[in-house]
Amino acid sequence: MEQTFIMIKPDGVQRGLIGDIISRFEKKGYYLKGMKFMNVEKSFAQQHYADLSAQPFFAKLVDYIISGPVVAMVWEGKDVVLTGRRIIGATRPWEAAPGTIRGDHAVEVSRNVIHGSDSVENGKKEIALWFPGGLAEWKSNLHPWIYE
Ligand code: DAT
Ligand code: MG
Repeated sequence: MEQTFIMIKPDGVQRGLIGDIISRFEKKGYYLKGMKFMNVEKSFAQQHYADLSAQPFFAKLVDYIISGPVVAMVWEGKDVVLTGRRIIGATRPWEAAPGTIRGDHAVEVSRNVIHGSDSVENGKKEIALWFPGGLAEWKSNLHPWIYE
């Protein structure tokens, strides 16, 4: 099944949103396959956001990501990349619909609480970067009640 990389950014951690965010993915019917609470090094943050290195906000973005611990996670399920992005909401929180994580919990694009992979391919890259040791293997007993 499809997997995505989800990261609760330092503002989400500081603001006590970890439980709310995990709960949304859990209740939807996705499976947690990896989770780490960690501080990231500057060079690692730069690698994670390498595609944005030419953007004027890149340095600020990296400083924000390393400003406190983050929760790095892998979630698995049907269409989890695209649906995960819908659960998260638009990049710019003022464009994020109410009911989404950013719509409910964020104001500024530079403090938008959470990261989610934007494609299956990038998800694979990000999972390999953040979880080089592999993922937890398990299957929920609820699987047949969530998936046909
Ligand atoms: P997303 O996180 O929705 O995938 P993105 O990949 O385009 O968005 O950008 C990565 C992060 O960079 C985004 O979550 C917040 C930050 N960012 C994007 N545009 C920005 C801007 N104009 N000013 C400051 N930060 C920005
Ligand atoms: Mg992105």
